[in-house]
Amino acid sequence: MSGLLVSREGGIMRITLDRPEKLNAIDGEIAHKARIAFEEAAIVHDVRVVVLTGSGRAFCAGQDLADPAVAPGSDLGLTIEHFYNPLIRAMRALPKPIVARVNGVAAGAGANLAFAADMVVAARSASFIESFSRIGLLPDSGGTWMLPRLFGHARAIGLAMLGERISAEQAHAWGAIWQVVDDSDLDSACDTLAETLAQAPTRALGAIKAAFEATATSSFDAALDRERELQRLLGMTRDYREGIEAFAVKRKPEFEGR
Ligand code: LHQ
Repeated sequence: MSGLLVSREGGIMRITLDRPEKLNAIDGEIAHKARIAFEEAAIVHDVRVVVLTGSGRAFCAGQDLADPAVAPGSDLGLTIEHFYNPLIRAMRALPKPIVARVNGVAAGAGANLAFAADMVVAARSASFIESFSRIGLLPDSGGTWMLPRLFGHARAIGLAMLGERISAEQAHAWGAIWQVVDDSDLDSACDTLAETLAQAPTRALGAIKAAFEATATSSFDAALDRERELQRLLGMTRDYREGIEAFAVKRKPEFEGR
């Protein structure tokens, strides 16, 4: 598929933004294809984790600024409504974990694609740029919602207003990403994490993700109620049965994601 590679191996789906000559800048078509891939990941039981990454030296440079659809004076809201928001919604709604393997610069919507993942593993040479304000825009792709939560208000608004590049190490030191590793260790770190997540009790991970998401707009009391309902469902799963049985006989559980 032009601009996007999708592959599956075991329980792991890999989605690779693949336009290295443009630092994997995306347009509506690529965003649409990525959304379809995430929607497929949602319905195919055997997929238990998705790894999102980029080809070449970059993760993603955001929207392709040479695309006529985003020429000055055009309706950027249409592009966002038709392509970006559906992609980000598909990622956040996916009841399975997403790992962003950030292999290089992640700018604009590219940075926010990474932040929309559940766990971000970045190479030490990678960086993040909320570059929107440099071209007169505001962070989209969920940035205005995610940045204050990941970085705290003071840092988020600084990043958004200044559009300055921060290193992967800085993002990690600020608690916004899961892990930063030497470039040579990126593959092994991501493979280990993806394999661990692929063997985890998928329905529990999906419930964790949904419950965290929902707390953004709910009271503490509502969170307690939600935890009760989700735990009620998880208590009926095969994976919970397996977890309890394995614990009782001191063996490693073998979760099936059911
Ligand atoms: C690019 C791009 C790019 C095209 C590098 N487009 N070619 C959504 C929808 C609706 C409305 C608008 O907004 C959005 C969301 C957004 O994402 S808006 C933000 C869009 N992204 C940016 O503003 C980032 C633009 N890129 C950069 O600032 C730099 O390229 C970074 C800092 C990412 C990397 O810098 P360098 O490592 O110095 O690489 P470079 O600038 O030399 O880029 C390499 C090539 O990639 C170059 O092409 P060339 O033919 O000269 O080799 C760039 O033109 C091309 N490229 N980003 N977004």
